[in-house]
Amino acid sequence: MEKRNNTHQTKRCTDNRIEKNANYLTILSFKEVTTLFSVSFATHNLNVSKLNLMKKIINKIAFLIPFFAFVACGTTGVKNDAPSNNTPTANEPAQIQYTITNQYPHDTSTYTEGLEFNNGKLYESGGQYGNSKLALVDLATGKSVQKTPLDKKYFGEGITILNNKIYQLTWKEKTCFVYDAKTFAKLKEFSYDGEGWGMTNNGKQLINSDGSNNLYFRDPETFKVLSIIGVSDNNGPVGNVNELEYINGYILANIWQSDVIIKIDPESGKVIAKADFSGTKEKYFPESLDKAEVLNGIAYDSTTKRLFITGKYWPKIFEVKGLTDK
Ligand SMILES: [Ca+2]
Repeated sequence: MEKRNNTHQTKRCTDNRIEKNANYLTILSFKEVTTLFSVSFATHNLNVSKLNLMKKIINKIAFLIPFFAFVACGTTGVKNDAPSNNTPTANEPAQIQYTITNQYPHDTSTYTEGLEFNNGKLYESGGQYGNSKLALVDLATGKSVQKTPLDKKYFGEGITILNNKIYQLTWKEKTCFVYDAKTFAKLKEFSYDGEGWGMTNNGKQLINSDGSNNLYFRDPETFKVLSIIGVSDNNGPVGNVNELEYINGYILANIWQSDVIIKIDPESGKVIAKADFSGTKEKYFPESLDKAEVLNGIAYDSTTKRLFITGKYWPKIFEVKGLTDK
């Protein structure tokens, strides 16, 4: 099962609304427009026919106002939560030259949705209904040394660890689970609007994606949204932002259905660089191409300063150099 999102559908609906409003505007006839201007400049020269025409024009304008308000609020697909900006960057992001320096086994039954190191230990969140889990993984063997399954009604998504708590998003279930990082005991749940995709943190705030180009910065105590940034590059907004990793003042992100990892400035949302991992699957595990899905999973071990990547149902986790430089 592949996850879907309605970002493109939302955009198409918005485009239709704009087109409808544009058509309606053209219904204002030349006579109506000239009346509007003449009345504005000569209010003493009103007669009954002009007054009736004015009423008609005012009704049309009043009809259009809610439409424009809806369009203005609806373009992000997130209710009234407009990101700080969506403007294209002036320059194309730089291409990152990286090197794969090591490879480790990865559990091919894990549909990787979240990957994170904490205190030198590797944690992973797996998705799919009936197969979702939170796991502590032994990097050397790829095996889970501690895990907790999710109820079959939940599709596990991004994870992050802050202040000895593990936060785990769910795809469409609007539930974020909070666990004790050591025991995996469930401490509490938060609910939220929209979908849950990737998650990371900057040491103070949780940061999550939802399949659009938005990144949501949240209070770890309340899960309330504190700010939103829109991720964009020289071509405009970059949608389908998925798994995240905050490292040394920037964010690395997977893009769903893509072999590219982007480097984002968390202040502006601008994509400053990209690393293209096309061909990695073909080169390192050609025998598993039928099962292995998209690149998803980025984890930085700050204790050893090493970066790891993997994908959904991939048989390998790769150690990569070149993406963590400032
Ligand atoms: Ca991560």
